[in-house]
Amino acid sequence: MHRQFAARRLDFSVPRIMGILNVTPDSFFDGGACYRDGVLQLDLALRQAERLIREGADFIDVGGESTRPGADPVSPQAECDRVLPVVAAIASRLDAVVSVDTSNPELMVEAAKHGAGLINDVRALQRPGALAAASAAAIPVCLMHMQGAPETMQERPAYLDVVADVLQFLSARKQACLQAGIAEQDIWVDPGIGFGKTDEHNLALIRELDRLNEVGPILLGVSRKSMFGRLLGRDLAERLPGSLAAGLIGCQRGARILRVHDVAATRDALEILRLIG
Ligand code: PT1
Repeated sequence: MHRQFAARRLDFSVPRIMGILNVTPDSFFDGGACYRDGVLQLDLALRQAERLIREGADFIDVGGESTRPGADPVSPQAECDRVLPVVAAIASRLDAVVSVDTSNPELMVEAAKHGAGLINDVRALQRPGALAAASAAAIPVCLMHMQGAPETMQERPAYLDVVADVLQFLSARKQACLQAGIAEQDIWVDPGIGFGKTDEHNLALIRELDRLNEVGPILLGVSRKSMFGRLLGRDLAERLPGSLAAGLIGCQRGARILRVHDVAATRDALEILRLIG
């Protein structure tokens, strides 16, 4: 299976790695790594992207709004100001698909003009104008499932059947994309690990991940999420082994893109998976 992302065509006979580049001052993992004295530094963002690519990332996911549990929203203008210069710099200078982690329609269109190759929306294009913007951007989209909103989503997650609910939601959003003129081969899906889900919900979604393959190719993000903290009793800095195990199992069950902080370690794990087959 091959897919086109703006100027780049990628082969998905093996899973691909998406490296995370946070350009927020408050990320849960590398909070403010690209900031000095509260000001975003383009050279730090570029250097970090370069490192992720050297380590084996095929995608760089640029995010200007934190969506982890409890995060505060950011204004659309502030988000564009943070993200667009970074998207443009990476797309013009480095060899990777630039993904833009946003729910903001204006940013979707502008990012595509500046060379982005994928729209990664944790709100699955549900904001007013987002479907039309993604369609106009004419690059692939990733639709993620979330229950509730980041501010409150972990308060009381509840489902009758979490896997069936997520499947149904993603199928409905895919239909909405098709109606908006987005091509079927440009639609990716993501169960949204940690987005309005208990540990049991997250585990069930990874366990039964292959059921999502009928909707579209799967992107999976588990990297250093709090479920590993609770399940294993680990701080943020100690969650890599659990993340690698869950990511590999996800790939065995169909994930084609892994969204991660730790690209080098993920590449080694995926190489062993490939060699064993
Ligand atoms: C994801 C994802 C994302 N995750 C996609 N985009 C985040 N497509 C941002 C925790 O429980 O999985 N898929 N963009 C980061 N979100 C979280 C959520 C970070 C939960 C941490 C937690 O710790």
